[in-house]
Amino acid sequence: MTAPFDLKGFLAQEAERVQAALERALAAVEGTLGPDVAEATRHGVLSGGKRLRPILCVAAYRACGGSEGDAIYDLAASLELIHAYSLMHDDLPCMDDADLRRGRPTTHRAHGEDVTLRAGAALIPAAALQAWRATERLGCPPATRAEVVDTLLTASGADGMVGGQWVDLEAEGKAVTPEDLDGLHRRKTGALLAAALDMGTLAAGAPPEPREAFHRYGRAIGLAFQIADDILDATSTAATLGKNPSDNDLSKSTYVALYGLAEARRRAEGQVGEALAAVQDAGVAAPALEALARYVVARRH
Ligand code: GRG
Repeated sequence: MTAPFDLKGFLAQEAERVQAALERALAAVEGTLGPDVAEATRHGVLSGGKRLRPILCVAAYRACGGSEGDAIYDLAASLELIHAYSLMHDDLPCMDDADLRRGRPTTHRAHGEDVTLRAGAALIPAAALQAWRATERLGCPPATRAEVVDTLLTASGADGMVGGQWVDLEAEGKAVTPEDLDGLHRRKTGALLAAALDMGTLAAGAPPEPREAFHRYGRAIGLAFQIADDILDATSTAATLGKNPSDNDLSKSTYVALYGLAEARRRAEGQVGEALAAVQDAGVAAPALEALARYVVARRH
């Protein structure tokens, strides 16, 4: 009998390696930022978090036979740099005006709004460079290097995260259709999660079938992740989640508001089922990705 997958140990070990890669990434750019922006950047990037996007990227890479050490974490860190900037800017007064993130004061509350704006903006090209240089260390061919960076930036941009955020802000206080809500979250949250899988499989030089299957996995957990986020937002506290304000405070449309708790849970589980089926379709052993798909909806924060 095979031993059950040790998700807790896996997440702790992977988060440590991601943290080390992020420390390397920041050391490479800090000299150009100036002390105040560098401090704000460290606050936004190194203040914990689940590190889910980089962990997914490395897991997909390994499932497809990738065997490099630090360089794949350096590539994965590029996703976290984008994620960190998006949270720093999302919390600003012109967007969510948030006080608390990851159980700590938000970056602008600790370091000021103008400095946080600059720190976040500097992280966008830093992430692209980070991905470009990491793919060289991974020994990827030029076309793959270009595709990896293209994937990261497309997912981060107007047709991905930034566009989804824009639609989300415009939808505050308005009723949205189920299709609109799916579309918004596929862009705002799902695009970067799916890119994590795509970047991992591309870096491993995987053939089209597993790449396509893991892409489907990424899309499914992207939606599952957001539905779970809405459920947590409706059922948990700021102290447990480590963040405020809630979606309700912001008059956001959520899966819970649209479908009710029970149906939202059923939909999240349905997406996890699709992700697990995609792993089977990939035709490679991926116990970490199976465990991560379940974790996306079972997590407490
Ligand atoms: C100017 C319109 C415009 C956009 C700028 C701010 C921004 C770009 C995008 C925001 C995108 C955003 C806030 C997406 C939310 C994604 C999400 C569910 C975040 C929470 O992710 P977790 O739970 O966080 O992985 P941790 O803390 O664990 O890293």
